[in-house]
Amino acid sequence: FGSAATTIKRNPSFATLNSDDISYFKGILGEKYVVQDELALELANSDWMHKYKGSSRLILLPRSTDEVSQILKYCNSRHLAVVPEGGNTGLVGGSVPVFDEVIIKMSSMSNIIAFDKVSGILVCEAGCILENLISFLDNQGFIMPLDLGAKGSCQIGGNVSTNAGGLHLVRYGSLHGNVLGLEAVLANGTVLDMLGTLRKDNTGYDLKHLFIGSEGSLGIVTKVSILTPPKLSAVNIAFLACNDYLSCQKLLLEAKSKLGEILSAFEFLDSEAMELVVNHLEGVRNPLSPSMHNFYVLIETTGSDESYDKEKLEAFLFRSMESGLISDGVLAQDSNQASSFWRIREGIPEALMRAGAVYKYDLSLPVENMYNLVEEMRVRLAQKAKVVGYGHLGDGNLHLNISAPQSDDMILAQIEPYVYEWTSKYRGSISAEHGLGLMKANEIFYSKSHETVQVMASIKKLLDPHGILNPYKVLPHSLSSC
Ligand code: FAD
Ligand code: 2HG
Ligand code: ZN
Repeated sequence: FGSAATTIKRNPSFATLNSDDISYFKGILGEKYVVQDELALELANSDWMHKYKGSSRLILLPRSTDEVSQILKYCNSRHLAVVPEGGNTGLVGGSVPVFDEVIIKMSSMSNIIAFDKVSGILVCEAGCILENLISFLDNQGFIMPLDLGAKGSCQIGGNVSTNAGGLHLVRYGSLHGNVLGLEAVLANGTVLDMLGTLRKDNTGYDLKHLFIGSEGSLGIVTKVSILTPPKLSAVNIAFLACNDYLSCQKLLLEAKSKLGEILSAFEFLDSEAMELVVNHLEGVRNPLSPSMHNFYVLIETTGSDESYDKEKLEAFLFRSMESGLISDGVLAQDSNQASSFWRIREGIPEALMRAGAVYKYDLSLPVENMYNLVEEMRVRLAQKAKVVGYGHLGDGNLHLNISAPQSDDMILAQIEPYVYEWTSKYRGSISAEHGLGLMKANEIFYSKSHETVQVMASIKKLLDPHGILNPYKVLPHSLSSC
């Protein structure tokens, strides 16, 4: 039910894979790394939500930048379209082929190249799984500046290519700030070595930013250098309840001003989201008195002084309780309880998947207006679907999810373009952190001006003149196929 996939046509200028191509790839990569196995293809052709499905007949598994370069050089000369695939956890249909594009899977490039303890700078290959990087750094006394529910599968190259936000952006900022350098391969095989490890470097245009968040449409990211913060000893997590959305907002303001330097996450979910995780995920329960609260907020603090931090957080919670901003709450007593709080928040996408069909919207909106959209959608959809609101409140990012027993065009027509128009009216973003992929390529104008999109198309044309890199994604189809 990915609406775009049903309406677009395969670009006829792309070649079709033949046996000479396969032989060529086997020559450069070796037999084992040229995959035509049915099961592997089925998995790689389908996205995490099982919503988008391509019909690629080939997966390539490069093990070095040079191999990526040789693959792309060849595909470019043959006009063979490709799709770069990381952990395939993307939520907008960006990581899977639309038609028969060759899948370039980055999972065999998973080496950690260097880690400098003094600067905290990590250099690694794009196929490193985020959770492996988190574990590696943990042993060194450091953390990754990003964390997300998909950490067990997603890769740093995919994170960079989507400019993933995640659960700690409120503290450590976006990958545009934390990625210090990267190496990328252009469509014609040219390797761009921008793998700097400097905090400051104002020598001309900072081209690495073009690859952060461009979803594999401008080049394949092969290596990344990233600034990692030291691991601090005191991490505290509180799971709180608020009666209404206004209280959540006020609590955010209070948390920013009273917890300031130690605040490391501020996430929220509504009672519909809580109901879903409790009903669909094994072993998950509401730590507060069930069915009494309308909103839940998860606050995490990270600092270097256990007693000072705890005192600060407890004083904040006490004041918030006294002033009525929070109606109930619990502070995690150990790491198991802390993980169980995170499981509630991180488990929402999985619970939604189990509940049936889901329509996902990932919006940046002014915090004060954000939840009005959820309420309006409930009125619009009445009994036809469940409307769920949650997300990274600290970053002004709402995840509006609409859950229905099965996909239904009538429901979709009630949601789109209404949600996009609403977002545009508030000058919000129709993709806060997941990207545009296939799902929203044609909707880009809701968040970007025509002039801006034209410049994007010119950059695409310059770097990928035949349009072989992740076609049909990111840019509107009217511009990307010309
Ligand atoms: P993929 O899904 O494989 O690819 C994503 C895009 O990047 C595609 O367009 C692909 O072509 C491109 N790409 C991948 N690797 C490369 C490369 N090396 N070079 C060039 N292009 C490449 N996102 C958030 O921002 N915040 C969250 O909190 C968050 N939570 C999630 C929780 C769950 C349970 C799930 C399933 C997804 C979540 N996501 C979140 C969405 C997703 O964007 C991220 O999981 C992640 O950044 C995608 O990484 P990946 O390796 O799986 O990339
Ligand atoms: C999250 O924050 C992810 O949990 C996924 O970004 C959001 O599924 C979604 O809508
Ligand atoms: Zn998110």
